Amino acid sequence: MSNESHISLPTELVALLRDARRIAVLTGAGVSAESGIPTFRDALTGYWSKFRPEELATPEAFAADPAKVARWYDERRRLCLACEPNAGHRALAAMQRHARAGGRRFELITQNIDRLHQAAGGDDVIELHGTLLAWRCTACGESCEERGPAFETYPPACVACGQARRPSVVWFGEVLPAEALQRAAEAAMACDVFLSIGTSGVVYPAAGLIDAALAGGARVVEINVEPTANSARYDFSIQGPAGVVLPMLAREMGVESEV
Ligand code: BV8
Ligand code: ZN
Repeated sequence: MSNESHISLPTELVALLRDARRIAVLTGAGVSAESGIPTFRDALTGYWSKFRPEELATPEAFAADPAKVARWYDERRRLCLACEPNAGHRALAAMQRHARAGGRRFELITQNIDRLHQAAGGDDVIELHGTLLAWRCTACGESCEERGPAFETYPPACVACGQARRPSVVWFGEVLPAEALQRAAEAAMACDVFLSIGTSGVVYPAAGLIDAALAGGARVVEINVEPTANSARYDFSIQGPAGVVLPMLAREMGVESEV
């Protein structure tokens, strides 16, 4: 509990979350940090430290050097597979179950591509940026889930037609899946409380969801280890690790037993 001592949850926030008929949550890389997955803004390590993520996470980078980009994503894929959901992921899944048991809505929207929300029991997760665990053929579109060891070739070849496969993630300059974006915008506009957790709020259109929440009259909450450029726009800004703050919130909301 020592980590919790320096974090205080405003009673007004707890009451809001207890009474909310509909909660929308947007998570970013910070929610997976305590599972051991580097955030996007962390310096890349090792061989990759000479690149910026934005340089590798683009269709142009893949077209220029498919092997390099596929190798980077395969290394991240295997890291994700080796990581476990943390207490923050589990608390969000428990909050979702608790809300639904009470006939209320709780939508989990993520920018993350690691599928840790699902591994923690999160349901119907809205993945704005796709997932590392699915790879699709650049020629015939054949897609399959990849949970095995390192690929034998980079880029991996399509089993159906032999052409190059890419990770099924949204790169910079690519449009987000229309249905996911539509569902996320609708949830943000209709919710009573919008929680933005572990995101620097710089990547659009995901970062624009707070605008939809505010336009819809929601109270907006930020949970982050440090202030962000948007912190002043939030009704509540809770500073602390998601893996500590979220279980505290879950407990205050009466979902303690499940976390
Ligand atoms: C689009 C998948 C329409 C890949 C990602 C020029 C041309 C085209 C588009 C643009 C352009 N200029 C700008 C744009 C828009 C661009 C954009 O927003 N760029 C930014 C950099 C300015 N967006 C796009 O391109 C999007 N598409 O606009 O299409 C279009 C199309 C064509 C032409 C014009 C328009 C596509 C964006 C999606 C990109 N793909 N991911 C991959 O992962 O490799 S985004 C990537 O960043 C990840 O998904 C990541 O999640 C996301 C956002 O970052 P965060 O999650 O916020 O992570 P970050 O590291 O930044 O922050 C972590 C936070 O956690 C920090 O605040 C930290 O303090 C906190 N934290 C750390 N530990 C903890 C913690 N908090 C709590 N607890 C902890 N323990
Ligand atoms: Zn193919």
